[in-house]
Parts: sequence; C-alpha cells; structure tokens
Amino acid sequence: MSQSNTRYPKDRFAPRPEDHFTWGLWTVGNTGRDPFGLAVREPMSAAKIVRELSQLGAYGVNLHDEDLIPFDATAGERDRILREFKGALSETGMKVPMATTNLFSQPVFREGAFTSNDAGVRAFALQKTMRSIDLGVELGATTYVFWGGREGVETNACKTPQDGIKRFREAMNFLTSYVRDNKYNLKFALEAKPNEPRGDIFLPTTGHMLAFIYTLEHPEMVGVNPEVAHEQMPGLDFSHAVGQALEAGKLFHIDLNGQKPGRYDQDLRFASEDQKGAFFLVKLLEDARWDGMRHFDSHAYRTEDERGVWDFAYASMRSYNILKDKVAKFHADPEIREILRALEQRGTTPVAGVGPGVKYDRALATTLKAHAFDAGKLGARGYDYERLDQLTTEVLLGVR
Ligand code: DIG
Ligand code: MN
Ligand code: MN
Repeated sequence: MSQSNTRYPKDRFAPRPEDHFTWGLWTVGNTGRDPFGLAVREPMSAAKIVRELSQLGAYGVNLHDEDLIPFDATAGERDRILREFKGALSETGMKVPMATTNLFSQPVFREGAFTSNDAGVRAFALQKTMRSIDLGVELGATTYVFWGGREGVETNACKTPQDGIKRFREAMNFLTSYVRDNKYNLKFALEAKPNEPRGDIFLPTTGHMLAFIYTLEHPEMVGVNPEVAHEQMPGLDFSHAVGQALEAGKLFHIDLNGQKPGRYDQDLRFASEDQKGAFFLVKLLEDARWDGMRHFDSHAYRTEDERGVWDFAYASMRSYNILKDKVAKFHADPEIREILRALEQRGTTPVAGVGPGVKYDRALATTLKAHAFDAGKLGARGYDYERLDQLTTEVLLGVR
C-alpha cells in the first residue's frame, strides 16, 4: 500500500496499536462478491493483510478457520500458510485476540451446523469447531466467537424452536467442557443476528443470547459479541444492547460497523451512517472504560479497488478516534454539564424515602403508601432534553 502520509495523516486521530483496533481477515479481505455479482478485487494473503493493517496502526487480526486454512488444504499447505502467517505476526507485532469457526460456507452446513436435523452434521460441526479452537489458541486467541449464520429455518415445519435451542445448548456445553478439559484460557462470545442467510436465525438478538447464556452449564465462560448492523436490522438501539451486556458483565467482544435501517446486513464502514448512534456507542464503551478489542466486522463498498479498501480500514479506526474526542467535548461542555448536574440532583434526591438503590422494608412501604403526592406538580416540570440533545448535536456537528 505504502501510501503517502497525506492520505493517512498521523495526526491525533490516527489509529495506533494501543487503541486496540482489530480486524477480521475476512473484512479487508472481502473481494466484493455478493449474491448478484462476482468478485471485483483480488484475494489477499493473510500475511499481506497483517502487514498492511499494521502499517495503518491496527493492533491485531481475527479469523475464521477457513479465512486462514482452506477447507481442503493438505497438511503441507496448512503448515506453509501457518508459517507465513506467524512470520507476519512476529515481524509486525500484530496479535490474534479472537478466533471463530466458519460453520456457514460449506454445503454441509446448508441446514444448520449445531442445530442441524442431521446428527452427522452436528457431529462434524463439533469436530470442526474443536480443531478451530485449537488453531485459535495456538495463535494466541483468548476470545472465541460463535455466530450461528445457518442456525435457523425457512419453514417451521422442519424443527421446533426448542429443538434449535436445545441443540445449540448441547454444543455450547460440549465445547465449554472441551475448553476446560484442555485448560485453555478462552471465553466464548455469542453473536446474534435476526436473519440472513437463513430466513430466521435462532436467538436473533443480543437480548435472546443473554437469556440463553444463563441456561448453560458454564455461563461464566460465555458472553456476547453484539454487532451494530445485526441489532439495527430489526430496528433496535445498538447502544442499549451493549449497555445491557456491559451491565451484566457479558460484553466479551464487539463487532463494529455501519448499517442503514431496514436493509440486509450491509456491514458498512463504522460511523458511515448513524453518526449519533456511533457517538453514543463510543461514549458507552469509553465511559465504562471497557477493555475489549475495538473489532471491525465490515467491508469496503463493492465499488472500491485495493486502495479503497485501505481507505475504508483507516477511516473506520479514525472515525472511532474522532468520536472519542467528541465524547471528551461532550463531557467538558459547561452547558451540558449543568443540565446533567441538575438531572443528577433530581434523580438522586430521595422522595418519601425512595432514592437510588431503594430496597424494600415494611416501614418504608407503609410510609410510601401514605405519602401525599402532588402528581400534577410532579408531572408539570420538563427535563431540558431538547436543549441537551441540541447541545449534543452541536458537539457532533463540530460547533461546540
Ligand atoms: C458475521 O457478522 C459474523 C462472522 O463474520 C463471524 O463469525 C463473526 C465474527 O465477528 N461475525
Ligand atoms: Mn454483519
Ligand atoms: Mn459479525
């Protein structure tokens, strides 16, 4: 790539390894093929991707087994590919924090993998995943993502939702036991998506995944990997999914990208569409001092050549850093601080003994039931949110 710095300025928004930006090999390696068109870009080797991303300031790469080792690779080819990949990693210092299994491309998974109606397919999916976990651990991964792209149905006549959920649970219990048996330092992150490529995918949102995790034998090993586009496809607020996961201590990984509402999974450049949503997401992660990888699961427009791919990658990371700066401006803005201070006081001043962290006791319940509220007065006062949101918008538009 070796572009001049004018194209990728090394200013205060430039990505640096300490920002912990990571990329799936399949993202910048996306050749632009889609259901209606052939590839428009040449495939790139994993080693090339590592070197180019390192030059842009990324921290690491992530991979599905087949992003690195082709499904039909011979043992010799596998060794050569691994040797070259590890060479690029040690040459650049790039890491591999996350790995995952491709349980969606091969025809064998046409009817699902862990939830297939064919016991042989379910057995093969377990085998493929154990081998892929071994590879991920060998490369240094400490997080393992499960995205059940084929775990769903087009017709509910073929299996019940209980069948799907029970089989997925069996697989998670089997594989968490495999990790424990091998004493791997590895946590699982479940990634939800409502549909595509299946007509409906089981456990369609992060909320469904959070409920499912508590039914597992080792829930402490399992968290979530929410993806922006996947929560926005059904019209949900992504930062709410992330906030619930954070609050539950289950945000083990994240897939950052962009999405237009009501469309197929676009996996667009981060913050290229919903800048306000991206701002509140970055604010959530930074205010929580979340220490996870800022991972991108996105790809360049099909219109782009290789240079456009690196433009896309650099811009994704740069936009995250620009939004981090906007979060700092939000917190430093005197008018915003004043509104939030007044809200904080209004929200924490106990009334009739009820304040933050209220806990039941009989005396309190008695007092509260007897308290004379003036609901009219209580409801008359506004909350200043129009001004607060306008001030936030002006921070985002760069005039504050
Ligand atoms: C798609 O959003 C999925 C797959 O790319 C992969 O399994 C996972 C990793 O982040 N995201
Ligand atoms: Mn996606
Ligand atoms: Mn994803």
